[in-house]
Amino acid sequence: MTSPKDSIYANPVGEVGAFKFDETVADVFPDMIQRSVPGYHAIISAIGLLAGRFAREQSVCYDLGCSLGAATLSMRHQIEAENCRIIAVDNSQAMVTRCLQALQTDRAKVAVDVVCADIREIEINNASVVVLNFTLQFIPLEYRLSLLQKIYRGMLPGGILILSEKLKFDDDRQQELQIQMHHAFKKAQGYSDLEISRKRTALENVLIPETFVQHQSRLLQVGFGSAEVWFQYFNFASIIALK
Ligand code: GEK
Repeated sequence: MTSPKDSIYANPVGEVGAFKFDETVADVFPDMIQRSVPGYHAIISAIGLLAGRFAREQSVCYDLGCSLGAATLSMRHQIEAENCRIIAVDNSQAMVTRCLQALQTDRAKVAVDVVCADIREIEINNASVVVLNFTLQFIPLEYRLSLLQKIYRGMLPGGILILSEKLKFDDDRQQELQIQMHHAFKKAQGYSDLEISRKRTALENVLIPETFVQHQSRLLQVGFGSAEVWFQYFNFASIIALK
């Protein structure tokens, strides 16, 4: 997916408001996410490969917080199981509208339903694959356990949850280093110090990272048999949890 360049935080004037997934963000989203999340494309491709392996006949694959549907499209091109469908959910109407447009130009045959809803309010049933690709970090902490319990209950035995998140670290030096390296990554992608700093302010109290151990303990607590990191690039990681 190509998109206009993200320069939302390039303007030095005015106060920085809290980050929102509105039209302005949706318009530049593909550019924004690939220049902000180290390893984003690698994770998207791997989600397709994992869905190809785990999607079961007559089951559902969920893409929760689908944005423009990058993970949905990747899964759609790899799933071979008969009568398997994808449900892609996002609560930003701006994202959902553009996700539907992207799907219209895609010819793969797996059926996709795009739903504009809060992922805390939808039902999850008969799931062989569930993707939370950089979405849980935007769910307030107090809802994370119940959301994962619902996901676990709605999954088939042998199913996979792919959970990608920005991580934090208990060790102060590690935390500082990983944040600095992420900022170095963003600078190398063409963001200025001003843009990096204004985006950081906008995301404060909106994107709440946790440590890998916090994620892993919660996943095991809700019942997953195992939860391990399969990919990490600085403070961005993706976890596979197996039911
Ligand atoms: C990708 N997965 O390209 N219910 C539904 N959607 C939500 C909620 C909620 N409660 N909260 C946030 N979102 C995508 C990238 S972006 C990650 C995911 C990022 C949605 C929000 O509207 C946004 O589209 C998405 O979660 C997070 O693979 O921007 O860093």
